[in-house]
Amino acid sequence: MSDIKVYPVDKEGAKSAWINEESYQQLYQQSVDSPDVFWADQAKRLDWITPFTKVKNTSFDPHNVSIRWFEDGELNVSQNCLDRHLATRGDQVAIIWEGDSPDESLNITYKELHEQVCKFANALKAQGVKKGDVVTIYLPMIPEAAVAMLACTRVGAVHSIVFGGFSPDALAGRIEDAGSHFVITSDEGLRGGKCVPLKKNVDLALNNPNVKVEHVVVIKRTGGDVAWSEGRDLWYHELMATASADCPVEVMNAEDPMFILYTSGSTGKPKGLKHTTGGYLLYASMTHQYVFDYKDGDIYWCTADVGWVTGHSYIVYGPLANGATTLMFEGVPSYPDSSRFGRVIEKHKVNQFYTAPTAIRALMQQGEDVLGDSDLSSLRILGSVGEPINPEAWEWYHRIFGKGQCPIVDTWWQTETGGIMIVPLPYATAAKPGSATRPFFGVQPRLVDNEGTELAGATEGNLVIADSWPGQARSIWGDHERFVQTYFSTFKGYYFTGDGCRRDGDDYYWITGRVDDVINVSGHRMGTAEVESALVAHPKVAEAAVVGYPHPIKGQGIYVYLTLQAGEDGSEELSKELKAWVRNEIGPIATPDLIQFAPGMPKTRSGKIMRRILRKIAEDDFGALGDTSTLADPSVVEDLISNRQNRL
Ligand code: 6R9
Repeated sequence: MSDIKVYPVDKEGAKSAWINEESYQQLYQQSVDSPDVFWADQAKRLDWITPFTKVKNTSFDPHNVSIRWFEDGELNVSQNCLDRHLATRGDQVAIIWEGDSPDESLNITYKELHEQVCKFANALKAQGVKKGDVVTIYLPMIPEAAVAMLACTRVGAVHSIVFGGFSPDALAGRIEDAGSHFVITSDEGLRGGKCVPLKKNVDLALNNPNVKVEHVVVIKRTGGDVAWSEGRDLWYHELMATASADCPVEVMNAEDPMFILYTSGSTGKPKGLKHTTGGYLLYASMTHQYVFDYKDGDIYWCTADVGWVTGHSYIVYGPLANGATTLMFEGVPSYPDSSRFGRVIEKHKVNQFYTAPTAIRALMQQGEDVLGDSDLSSLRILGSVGEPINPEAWEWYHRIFGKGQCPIVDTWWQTETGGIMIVPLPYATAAKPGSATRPFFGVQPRLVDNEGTELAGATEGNLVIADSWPGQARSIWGDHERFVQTYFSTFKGYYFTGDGCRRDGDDYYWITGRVDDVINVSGHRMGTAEVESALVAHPKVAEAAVVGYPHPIKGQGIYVYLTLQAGEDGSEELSKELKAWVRNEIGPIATPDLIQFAPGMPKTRSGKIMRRILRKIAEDDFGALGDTSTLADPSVVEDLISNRQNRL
């Protein structure tokens, strides 16, 4: 690996940066040697209603997993994101909204955002929403999504955002699991010129008898026709028209729940990760400032959706806690054409741009001039998130977006971590394309072998984190035991990330991908078990096994092996029908890429499917199948190989 290119730190830029090579070393050392001192100091960036006297009280012991930060402190998130900025930057733009159509955009100042949030908070209260209630948000990327999130935090309600691309069934499951009685949605969403029937999806979800929702607040986005359930459904604009703009904040304990966010795991239903108030906000705010070297007046754009954790931490909470100007984009990179990202950067003079490798690869495929004549000279820092970025895409991003001038921050983190964990701080760490490099303050990554023994030096293993950091999820909603099992039982004394990782001779971390049955499709986490259970629900399917395979744009694609019920035959038509079935059951992001009909699965004598073999065949790497002697019927492997769908 000696031919890896190193991009040294820009010394000129470092002079005015928040963090440089020296201060990184020094602060990092302090953060792990004296976490109480370090975090007490950092916590001054927030406004506390009641100051905390205790900083860190955490245990990763599987018999007693307990994570508490600033536990006797009190604060309010919306006050930190809005009220405290009013005196100094009330007229500054908080949110630049760029619509799906390039002709539509909007600037919302801190004063205006504050007013809308206060009104909506009052409207929620008037409908019976109380501190601790769970409010489900199922919205497109419109400013009201941020208003709804902040209004929840203002009244102490716990929001649970469900990505607008999820199906009615997936939505129903999340509403039920969270015990949520309130839903906020819009008539329709608009992406790439197409309408997404959000209200209709909510109506379908609420047909499920296990879902007990009192009120659905509907925001008018497109004006499309919607069905209406009198008494249950309420128009947002009608509530806002009469709501008072005076709404004192609810005083929240630092450890009160702030939001739930569902994510996929290797087994079972999606897990609702629980994040709490003080530690999360502190960590989101601090990482946003330092990772993007955010300075007053900068225009910052993260292209994620608020339905994912990246949208929570780096569109809404981190930036707004810092009094930043954050750009929110409703559309897609390819509409009206593939120069859109460039056009938006030029139009709003974006300084920091944060996107996903899958988007970069999709643009890269269109050629060097994909961004047209867009003026990108405002850009200063580029970010990447969601999956490993391959060095070719990194180099292209650096050259085409950054004109070779902008540091790239490859940010490794997870829904569970709340904020960025491993990253080259832009003016402190020399970059190596493809490496997330070094830990953020307070983060102690370790590599362990499969027995849990720590590995030293340059090596490869399972990525674990040795001690807590403030942004960490505290539990799984309603199932603490599952939280303990999933993250703290495999390797005792550590938080287990589920990722594999290599460490090089410079102590740089290189994430190699998931080591569990989670696949990462276009930066979206998908549990193979979820897709399998959707497939076996189809009457013609007897058995399904799902694995990931390398996909040039999505990173990983979804490869399905299917055994049909006796008497059924595989066909192109059935393949199409099954793809549509999964789309409908889970959502478009779960659509299988390849389906292989397989009369038999490779199973051990005890009946367990050997996924290792299925993965290898899907990777078109069947020369390295390894030991197949434990298979009940080794001949099925021959059939699987000769009918494989992915010939690379
Ligand atoms: C923020 C987010 C988390 C999983 C994670 C890992 C992968 C994210 C990455 C990365 C390599 C990066 N991942 N960022 N892998 N380099 N910079 O994406 O959260 O949706 O929970 O996914 O994504 O596998 O474990 P989430």
